Amino acid sequence: MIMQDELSIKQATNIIKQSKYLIAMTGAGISRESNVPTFRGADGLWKQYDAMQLATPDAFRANPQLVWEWYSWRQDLILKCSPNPAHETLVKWEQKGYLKSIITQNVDGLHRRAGSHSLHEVHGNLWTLKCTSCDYHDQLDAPAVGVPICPSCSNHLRPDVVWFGENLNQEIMLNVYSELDKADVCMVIGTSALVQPAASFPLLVREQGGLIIEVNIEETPLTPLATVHLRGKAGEILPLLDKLIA
Ligand code: BJW
Ligand code: ZN
Repeated sequence: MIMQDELSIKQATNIIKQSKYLIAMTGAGISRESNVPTFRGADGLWKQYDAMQLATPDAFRANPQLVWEWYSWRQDLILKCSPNPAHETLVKWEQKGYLKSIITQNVDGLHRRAGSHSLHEVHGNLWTLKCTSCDYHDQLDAPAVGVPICPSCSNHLRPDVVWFGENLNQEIMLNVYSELDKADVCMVIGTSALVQPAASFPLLVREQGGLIIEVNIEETPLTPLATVHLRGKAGEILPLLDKLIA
């Protein structure tokens, strides 16, 4: 590790130790080392698949079979993945009281599988289904087969995730804004910080005088605004911080 990195790691360790209300915001990058593909970047899902044909309400209306095929494939893939040391470190920090909550854009459910409790899934969850017409919801524990049908009204069920052009769940957002309001440090881990409104969450913490620690293998639009930017893999950096905090 080069000197600059050592300094940043030390600085981040001190910020975490001195924090009064530390929260984490995570994106697809935290699950990369669990072998879950990210969306953007060279081997991201959007290189291979068209977001507008798969992750919008119009796309689902036009071709529910195609959209479900893609989601079933991802469910199958994620079922074979396990949480990695980055997810596990956040669990440990919650148990020790350092970390107050996680705001995740991920729909893979790996934070919960790792054992995190105070969790806000702002883009929904791949394992929950909701009806396109009535209030029916259901939980899956295996990949969906075909296009699931609502037992209550016979319309199509869809994954309970947030697609482009859709608003985020109001109740979840109220809880998220309450967490952001209380936070004095926001660790932003593995997100390209390109998708709104999530990309602005850390900025709200900063606007009220809070600090941002970014963990990412690349620079993002958030990097210049971060107090500390730790460049590297989340699954290596978080356990290292944990060792230094102890
Ligand atoms: C590592 C690593 C390692 C890798 N360690 N790091 C024009 C038309 C319509 C809408 C818009 C528009 N212009 C703007 C909008 C708004 C839109 C938006 O922001 N678009 C931008 C892309 C331009 N937002 C929305 O539509 C949102 N809703 C909304 O705004 O409602 C109001 C509204 C209504 C009507 C019209 C307009 C607005 C909803 C956004 C929903 C996003 N949904 C998805 C899919 C979820 C379901 C599913 O998974 O199938 O959410 S898209 C996808 O992006 C997914 C993610 O949660 C989200 C963010 O991605 P994330 O997590 O940042 O991943 P990546 O891949 O981008 O980045 C990974 C990062 O990890 C990289 O930086 C790597 O370097 C790093 N990394 N390995 C550490 N080992
Ligand atoms: Zn229904």
